[in-house]
Amino acid sequence: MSPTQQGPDPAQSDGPHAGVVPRVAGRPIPPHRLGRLREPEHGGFQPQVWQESLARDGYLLLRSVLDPAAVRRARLDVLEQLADAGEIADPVEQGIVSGRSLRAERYPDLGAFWRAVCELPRLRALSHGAGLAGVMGGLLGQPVVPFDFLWLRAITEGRATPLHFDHVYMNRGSSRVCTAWIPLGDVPVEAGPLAVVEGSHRYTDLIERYRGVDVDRHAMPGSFPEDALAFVESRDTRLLTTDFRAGDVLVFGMFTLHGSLDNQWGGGRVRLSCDARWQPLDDARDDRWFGDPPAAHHGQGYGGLNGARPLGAAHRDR
Ligand SMILES: O=C(O)CCC(=O)C(=O)O
Repeated sequence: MSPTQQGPDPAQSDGPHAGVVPRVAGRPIPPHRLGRLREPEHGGFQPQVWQESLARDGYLLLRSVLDPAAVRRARLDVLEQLADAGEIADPVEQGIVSGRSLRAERYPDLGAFWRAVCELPRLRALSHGAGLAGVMGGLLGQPVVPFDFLWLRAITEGRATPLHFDHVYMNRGSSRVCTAWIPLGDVPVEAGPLAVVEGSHRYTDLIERYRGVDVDRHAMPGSFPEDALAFVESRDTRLLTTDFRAGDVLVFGMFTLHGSLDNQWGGGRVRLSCDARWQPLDDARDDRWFGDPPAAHHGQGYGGLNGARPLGAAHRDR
């Protein structure tokens, strides 16, 4: 695939923050290392087109596939929980961190708190509801089931998610798991959205090296040692992202390398998103991610997730 196939780079966006140079690990991304995710050619329910796009690109960008108003309501529900933990300032809908946290004293069981946030009904209606079930069923071409576990992310200013394949975190069941990354609200490039490495789903050398690696059994980090910018430079490729809007979903497979850009939204605004995983209903299941509650890594449940830590205390990893 030609590295210039997918249009101008997001740094050239003429949005309200067009002057913000996208960064990874604090380093500005040169324009030739950044491109836009391919835009869908057709709207509506197009399972065959979706399947072809996913196979060709390693990802599938779906615009306005969820109800934007429902996404904004779910975002507000999450922010209200964080505000209740003292972490989000008024007015809550702006999503500005307060710089303090009462989470640990108000909610001594941090895992239970984070589970309750991840199980907010209006959030679940998006990540596990009929709308996404229809999309994922169409894409996978058969009845599907979502993982019970939901990865909710509140990324504060200056932070990012490092580069990784999802495979190493969830490969004990189906080999046909897909991630649906759901921005909770508009997530423009300066907010540090998810970015995929162009063409990485065809990096057979890396895919074979990581296939079967299990972060829990092999006690190894899932994320790559180098940051996403260093990686795309070493492979002479690009990071692809876009200005996401409420209602968009980005779907990708377990061997598409991805991470996020730095959140440079400014003013202390937090970037919210969640990742839901879906697979064929009848395939084997990775039992870490199913159950009530799911055991997750080393039986830690939601308490093992970075998001369970008070906002601002999270380290630079998944
Ligand atoms: O939202 C993010 O920062 C990262 C999400 C991610 O890595 C994933 O969906 O696997």
